[in-house]
Amino acid sequence: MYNHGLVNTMEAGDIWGLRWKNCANPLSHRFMEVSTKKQTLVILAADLNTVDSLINLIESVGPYISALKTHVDIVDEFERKEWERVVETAKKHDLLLFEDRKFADIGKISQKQMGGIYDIRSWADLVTAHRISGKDIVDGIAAGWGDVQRIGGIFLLAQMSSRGNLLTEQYTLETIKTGIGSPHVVGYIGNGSSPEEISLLRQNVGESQLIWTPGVNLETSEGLLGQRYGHPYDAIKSGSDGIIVGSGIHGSNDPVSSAKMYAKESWRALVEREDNG
Ligand code: 5BU
Repeated sequence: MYNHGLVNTMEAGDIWGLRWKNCANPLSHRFMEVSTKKQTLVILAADLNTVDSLINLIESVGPYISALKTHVDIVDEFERKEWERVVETAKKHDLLLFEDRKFADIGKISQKQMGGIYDIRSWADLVTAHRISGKDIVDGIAAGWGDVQRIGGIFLLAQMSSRGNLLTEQYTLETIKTGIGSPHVVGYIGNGSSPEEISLLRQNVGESQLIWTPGVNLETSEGLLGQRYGHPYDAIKSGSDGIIVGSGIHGSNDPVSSAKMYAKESWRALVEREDNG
């Protein structure tokens, strides 16, 4: 097992503290357990467009990441059967499958969109959703999993990392109001480029749900087409529980070394976080 040497043996409950005690959804505990075992809070944003390249990437960085975030609709010539190879590879590495679908339609259409060509309901453990259309989107997505006798979890977009987004503070609060106490909402997406925004989000969310943050990169502050970046250590230290990293890993010349660096920074921040009591 990979070990940075920062902590020798530690149980998830010790390191995650209040989050471990207070999170209600079992999927959050699964994430915290895998993260602790591998000592990484990295969710890989695997934004590649072929099944083979995805599998190669997961096989190489799998030991240093704790969940796999996909955009299934960017895969060329998608075939459901081929996709199963990605699913199996992720499972082999103990990774939760997180489809960043950003559902936004009314509840009953979101339920249908969980099926269709990509059949997200049958393989994803987690999905993202906007709150914009109304709070019934949560029940619609849950009903989608119900249609195939599965249970999954939702991350509501409370903030975004992109420049000029329209998710105001008031919108963030309404989103939390929808998610708090919901058995289907595992957590929220926060803006990883801003420690201040993450701290505020954490204050409002409390301890009973996770926050995962995209917009994280060790090297740049500006990304392509309006993406903004912050440092992985700062994101975790200010209250995020998982850093979503895409090009910082898959765009690197040496994805394995990069994944290890992100893992190390994220784990170090968790160990040093003050709220682990
Ligand atoms: P990057 O290459 O690390 O910038 O990729 C970021 C990923 O996170 C990419 O898959 C986006 O779709 C995703 N993302 C984001 O960047 N910002 C957001 O606010 C949300 C998702 Br929500």
